[in-house]
Amino acid sequence: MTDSVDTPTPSRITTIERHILEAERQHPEATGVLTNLLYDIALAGKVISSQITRAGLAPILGLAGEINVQGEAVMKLDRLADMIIQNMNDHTGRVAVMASEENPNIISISKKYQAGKYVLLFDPLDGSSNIDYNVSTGTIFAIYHRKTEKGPGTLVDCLQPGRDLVASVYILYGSSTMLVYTTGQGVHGFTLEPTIGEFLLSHPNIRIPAKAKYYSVNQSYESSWSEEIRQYTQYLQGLDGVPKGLSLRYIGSLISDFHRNLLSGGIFYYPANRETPEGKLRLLYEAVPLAFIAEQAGGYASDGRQNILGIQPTHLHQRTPLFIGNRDLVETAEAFIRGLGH
Ligand code: FDP
Repeated sequence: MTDSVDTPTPSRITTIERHILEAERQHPEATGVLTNLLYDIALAGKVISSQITRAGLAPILGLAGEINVQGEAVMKLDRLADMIIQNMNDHTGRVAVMASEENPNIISISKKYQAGKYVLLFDPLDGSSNIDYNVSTGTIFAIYHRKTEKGPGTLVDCLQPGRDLVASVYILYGSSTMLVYTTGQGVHGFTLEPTIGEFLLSHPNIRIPAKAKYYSVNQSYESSWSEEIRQYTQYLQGLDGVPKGLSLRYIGSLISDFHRNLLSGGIFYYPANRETPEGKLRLLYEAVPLAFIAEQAGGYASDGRQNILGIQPTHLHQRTPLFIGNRDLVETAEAFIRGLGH
């Protein structure tokens, strides 16, 4: 009996390590520090993934957010994910400073360790309100070069526009665990093979399909949207011009909604509304890293008026409206917001 043509053979398997190393070889000036930082991130993703798959056991075993059998309070999963990432990156000499959605201030590197040349910003567990319902969540990372020259990194290093990103990574804890990353040379997706604990290349060179299928928005906020956003949504539904409207899919977990639309074509938007005039999502930890991935996959991200990647952040936890996905759909949203329609 012969193997089916689709059966992977060892020579066709690309581990994340091999993929990153091959990309690094195209840059003779590379020192390997970024490569190692990306491995650290992949490892953190595997550890978080292993914790998340045990989330449903919390009431039985006393895991995150519960009281354990010794009567001690146990960390919630988003806090735990935050600690895992910090612990894996605070001593390696690769990172100058970190900041995360879970911490009000920057996370400084202790003076007892060498400060590295990269800045690591992250959302440890995006969509965490879904955890109790067994819905996909994710972790998002943004990596920059430090701007300050020496010593521990500072707030200045963290407040950089997305245009200066070196790499963006997200890890999706879904029906399988996937890692998707870009260093500005396309977008590549890896699926965790749980029995061997390796991320294997499953989605090389992801491009957003030109024909979009879905729009994703929390439509329950419609009554507090602006008239322009209401009209744009009707346009997407096909009530205003588009021959066949898009289908609505909204998980309420940004990474999951973004990932689906990246592979199927579509737009995710979380506009400003009366209750959240600045939007809800975080510029540094959510919008910017995903904007880089969208752009590298042929898409675009905007706050409704300007490219997300062009915004100079002023504070760590800045919020922003977000429109992200197929370029034509995002540009049409901008046109509606300018009052021009489509
Ligand atoms: P969550 O509050 O569960 O962490 O940024 C956080 C986020 O989820 C996104 O992942 C998600 O897209 C959005 O908020 C959902 O907000 P709504 O419940 O207001 O729709």
